[in-house]
Amino acid sequence: MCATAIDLRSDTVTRPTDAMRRAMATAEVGDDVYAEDPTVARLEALVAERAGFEAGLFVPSGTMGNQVALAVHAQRGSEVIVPEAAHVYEYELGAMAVIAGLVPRFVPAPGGVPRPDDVRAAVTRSIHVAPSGVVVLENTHNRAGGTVVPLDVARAIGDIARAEGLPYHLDGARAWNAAAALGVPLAEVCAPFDSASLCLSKGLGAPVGSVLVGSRAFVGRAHRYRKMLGGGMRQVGVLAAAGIVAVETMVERLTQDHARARRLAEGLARLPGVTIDLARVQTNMVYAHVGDATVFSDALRADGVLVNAIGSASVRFVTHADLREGDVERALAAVERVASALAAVRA
Ligand code: TLP
Repeated sequence: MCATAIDLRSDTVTRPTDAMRRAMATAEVGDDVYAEDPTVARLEALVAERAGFEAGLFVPSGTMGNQVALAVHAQRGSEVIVPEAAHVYEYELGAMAVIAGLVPRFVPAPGGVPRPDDVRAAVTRSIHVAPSGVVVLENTHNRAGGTVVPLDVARAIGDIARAEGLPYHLDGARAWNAAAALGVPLAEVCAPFDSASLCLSKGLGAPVGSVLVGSRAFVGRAHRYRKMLGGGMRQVGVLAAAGIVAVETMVERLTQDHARARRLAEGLARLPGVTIDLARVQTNMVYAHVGDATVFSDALRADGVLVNAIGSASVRFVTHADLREGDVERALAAVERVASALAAVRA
């Protein structure tokens, strides 16, 4: 990859800002396994407060945040009611089965949005079937295109979970993007849930980490699972310091990522051989149907633009804080060259 490549594979590729690096260099630290790191405590309290929960737990990744939450919420042998293609199953390597002994029960989620009636229907009651253990929602929904789950749907599913006595977890890796797209505070997006895993290392640009938020009792139990999974880190205030800067300075700018994704999508939609569902471009992601995804992404890489192939026929473009002015236009020009060259080969 050349140094000037435009990296649109994910919003995880961002590097820490100068302010983050300064905060990391001067962070006050302690041993966080003894709960003695003041910077971690400050980050956990800050995110819990922004999300509207009692407490938070700093974890190394969104995957650990989700898996710890499932392990706390659901009994071994029970089912995780989950929207189709949700990250917590699709991209977490079967961790729910390996770690917590759980199995997924999918509900259809067109555009990433499950119908509350389908969630109700997915709750199991028969003695012959594994019991339901926890309900999960993903907002924004990555695989559906970074789509936003409307608040009334999230609340309606929450009402069903509560009526059924089931805990309700949010995979909020990009909940800040959902809040920005909806024009509401993060706490409103998180309000229907018993817990949420919120990533600092996606749109907010921190180098590492997520915060799992919930009630004090929930976080107390989550603390034990984090330790069990090897997530008990020591003087980790050096990372939490970057997370604090991320939360304090990188939220407002998410709307810029969304505007850039929209501009990119509208440009891509005009190119030959590229198909996009513009209605699904709601935040910082653009999924495009391009024919052979590997051929397309390899050709694009050779032209200095990095994207991820998703399945055999689609690629994903993700906008983020490290893009420079003009990168969207430069990426569009490269895609146009690649799309025209591939169309000429096919002709
Ligand atoms: N997603 C990554 C890849 O794993 C696909 C990406 O580049 O988008 N929940 C959601 C909705 C996510 O998109 C991700 C990361 C996670 C959880 C996991 O976060 P990490 O990578 O910190 O474990």
